[in-house]
Amino acid sequence: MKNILIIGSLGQLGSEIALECRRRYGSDHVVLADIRDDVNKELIGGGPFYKVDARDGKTINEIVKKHTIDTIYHLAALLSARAEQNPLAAWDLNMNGLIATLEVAKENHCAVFTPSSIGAFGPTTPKQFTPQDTIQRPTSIYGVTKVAGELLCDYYHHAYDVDTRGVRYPGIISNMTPPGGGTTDYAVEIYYEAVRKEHYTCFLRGDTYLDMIYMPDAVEAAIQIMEADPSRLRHRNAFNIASMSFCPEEQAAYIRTVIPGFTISYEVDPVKQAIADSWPNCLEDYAARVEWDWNPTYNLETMTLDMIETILRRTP
Ligand code: AKB
Repeated sequence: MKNILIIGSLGQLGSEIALECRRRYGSDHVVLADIRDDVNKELIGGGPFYKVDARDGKTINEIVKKHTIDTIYHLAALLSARAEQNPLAAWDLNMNGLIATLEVAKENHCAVFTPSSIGAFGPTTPKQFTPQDTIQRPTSIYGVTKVAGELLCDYYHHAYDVDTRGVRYPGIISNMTPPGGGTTDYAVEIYYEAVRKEHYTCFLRGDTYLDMIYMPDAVEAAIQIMEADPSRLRHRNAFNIASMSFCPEEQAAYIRTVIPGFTISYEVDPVKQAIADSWPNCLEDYAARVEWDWNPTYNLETMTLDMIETILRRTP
């Protein structure tokens, strides 16, 4: 049985990986950590939780030893739009948080999952069917930390034999914990506003194509790659994963099939638009499919139905 530590366990991705890991491996085998402790008490309730800063390697080391942790999901990071407002804070959390985890993993022989992102690519990367191994010259500070993180994880694998693995996530769409500070957040907000107001004002242009993924597939990717047979992995940090690619106009059209009165307007945020324009339109994910059987289940239609149904069910 694995003993897992999830750092950043109350965030958009962390809260859902935490739930699924606790379901699969048992609550006592899944230790949660986050810099906040003010939300999701239900989730925390079932097993150990620590309030800890991701950069605090000393405390993380103590937690790892106390719970004989063998696998760490390191999910604490500032996302792209927020990072651009405070580049030094983004560098500090995204890099010093990761290196603290890698040092603990080196000392305690833990495997490490760290998400990279479509943000690890830049304007000189091929935009359509972006290959696994290609040009990575991002222009956002978030992207710079993601490329550096990929290289750092590869380094700890080569130099110290740490079992580091990761995926390049598209924008993640979910309905349990809201995202915060991302360029792709519009694709989540649009569903809530569609149900509440039948209207959404989008901060990206209507024709901006980006890769997206629905949360159940995003969670499955993280757990599946950590369970994968290492002898099959030619890549590690980090695998392209693709699921669906669409622009706001297309997403609005699918929403209208369920909510016919839905309308969308645009007030473009120049910083977020510049970030989105520097990212690929759609990734090619052959390596993930061949090396660890990546095979997502949702598309734009099935995700839209599920999101709207879930939000309606929860709306009083
Ligand atoms: C963001 O928009 O910053 C994130 C990402 C694509 O990494 N959702």
